[in-house]
Amino acid sequence: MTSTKDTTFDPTVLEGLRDRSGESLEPTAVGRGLRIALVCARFNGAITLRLLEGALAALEAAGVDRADISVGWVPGAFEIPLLALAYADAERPYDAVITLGAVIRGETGHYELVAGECARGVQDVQLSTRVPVIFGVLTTNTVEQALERSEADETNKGREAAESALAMISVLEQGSVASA
Ligand code: INI
Repeated sequence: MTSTKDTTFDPTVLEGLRDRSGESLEPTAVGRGLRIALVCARFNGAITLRLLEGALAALEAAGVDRADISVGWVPGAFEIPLLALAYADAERPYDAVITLGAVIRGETGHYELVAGECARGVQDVQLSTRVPVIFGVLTTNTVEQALERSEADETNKGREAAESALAMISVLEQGSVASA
């Protein structure tokens, strides 16, 4: 997550598009009955805790039951993919895994390696397991940027990551892509 900017559209535009395709798979934000895992890095913990707060608040607001949420801590962003994989291919897999971390360029000479391997690993896990694994890992130049992206408001990237998890779960359950 290098940028806070997203040029989006008003969801009502979809209404005008629906009758121009055979189906339209659109995200919903219903959390009841879903099991969600969060993998959180302890490195830069003052930031990742704020991301976790944002994610938990969003899951709660969407109706995810507390008993259906597991929070797992790893040392740093580099370790995130392995625990994400363990959640995604557990005997009773989670519906989505949300990964939360903060890799700050100013603090490390191996920023590219840590951030890049984390992102690659997260993508590998979701593509190999078909479980949505959301990349809620901040990659910023400064601590100030990371603090800004983890404010306790609607711009919190942990909150956005939770919303992305619900969106992906719902889209993958619809129409021609739904598994039997
Ligand atoms: N881990 C992070 O999550 N963020 C960082 O900014 C970071 N820096 O700066 O190095 C970092 N390093 C630790 C790394 O993720 C591993 O935990 C460590 O290398 C042990 O494998």
